[in-house]
Amino acid sequence: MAELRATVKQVLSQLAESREARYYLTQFSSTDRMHFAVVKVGGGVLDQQLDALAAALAFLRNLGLMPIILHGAGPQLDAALEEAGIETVKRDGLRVTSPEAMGVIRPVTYRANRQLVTALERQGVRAQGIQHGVFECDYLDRDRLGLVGDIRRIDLEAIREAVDRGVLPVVASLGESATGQVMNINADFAARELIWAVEPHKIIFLTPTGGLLDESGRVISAISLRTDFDYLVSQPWVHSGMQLKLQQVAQILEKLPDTASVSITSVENLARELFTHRGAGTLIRQ
Ligand code: X2W
Repeated sequence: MAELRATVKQVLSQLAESREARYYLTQFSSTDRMHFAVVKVGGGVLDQQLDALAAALAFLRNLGLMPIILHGAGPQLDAALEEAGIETVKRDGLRVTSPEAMGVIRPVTYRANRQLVTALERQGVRAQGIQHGVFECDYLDRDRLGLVGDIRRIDLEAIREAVDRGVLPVVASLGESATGQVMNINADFAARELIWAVEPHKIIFLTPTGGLLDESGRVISAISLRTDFDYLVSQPWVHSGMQLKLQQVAQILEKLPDTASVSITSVENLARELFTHRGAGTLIRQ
């Protein structure tokens, strides 16, 4: 962990001195603060790389940039539910959420949210956990999935207010029904809706693997959906998790201008992805 933190710090200080980095910084700084970036952080990243993540985000804040963070807590929920003796059932990749399971999901998601806020504050970053009030949901399929939310409306007020005050928004993937019932939302779905609402300049998904991997386990540096999508999803080595990610990214980009792109990268490579021409991770375009 200490080693990873040291690597992140080293990369960051190199970048701060490069002309290439300054070019991107000028570009990012010229967009309205609210529209710089939405960064989706998987629960696995929070679990394994919390301090390195906080350091990488602190670097962006020190440059005056304000990403909007949306996080999941999938692995933490798996572990906590198992400990509580509640069986995990997933349908189409979504966790079937009983009221009993929600009794675990809610506090565990809150805790993951607070952990990131605390880690950021340790780095000197003012951050605010936003755990409710953003995603108004319908039931996605109450009979099959229970308390799983389908986002009907997004309220950006709390996020905008944090950004205006210079406080980094850290949004959890929980929503509420019209009657105030707390709903479990897949964090990639929540990220998608948030991205559509915010229309950020940069769209980043942070994962432990740092990108989509090819047949031999190397990160694929660029994917053009128009030319590569059909080929990729037909390949036997493209496992279901990657297919789902590709489909989600394709869906996100469908509703955005042609110039938009999505980066899937790791915490260590976040700054490189943002501030170098070559990037680091998988860049997906339409
Ligand atoms: C997800 C929410 C957390 C999540 C779940 O319960 O696991 C549903 O499946 P990651 O770490 O980003 O995967 N919700 C409905 O998506 O976290």
